[in-house]
Amino acid sequence: MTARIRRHAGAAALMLWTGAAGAGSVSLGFEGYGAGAAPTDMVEDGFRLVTRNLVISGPGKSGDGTDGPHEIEGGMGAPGALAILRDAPFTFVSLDWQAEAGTPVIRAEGYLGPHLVAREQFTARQPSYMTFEAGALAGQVIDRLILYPQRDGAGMGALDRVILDTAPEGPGTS
Ligand SMILES: [Ca+2]
Repeated sequence: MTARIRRHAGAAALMLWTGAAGAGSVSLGFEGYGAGAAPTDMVEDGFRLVTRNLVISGPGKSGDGTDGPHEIEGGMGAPGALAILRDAPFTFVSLDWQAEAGTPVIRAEGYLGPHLVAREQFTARQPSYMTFEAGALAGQVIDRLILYPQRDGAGMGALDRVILDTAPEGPGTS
């Protein structure tokens, strides 16, 4: 009996510790601004989101996203871009990207100050959301992530649930 109680206490402590370690993680869901042309400057979970020719789509048009009912995608006629930034460095963990037509690509570029740290791209091949891990950007300390969701004759996709985490403490990041 005593041993069992100790095991439970240990498990609870481990869960608390894990929760504390993950406290910096956020998921951007593009909720709160409504469907239609995306505002050029948005705020979510402490991040500034600067958009160029993007559209927020609601469940009436293309189904629910993976983090709340809305998702974000390129607008018609010109390339779209989403810059996610804040003063405190962070890391890019994953994003959810689905094909609405063709096999759309979303390109990702991570910057720290003026320097391109790494870039990656992800190709959706299903009409349901696929979760893509950060790849070349995994664990990289950045302060700006720029995403370019494709929308043209070759493919069109929708983006939701962009997961970001606090950068690990290290020299120069305090
Ligand atoms: Ca959403």
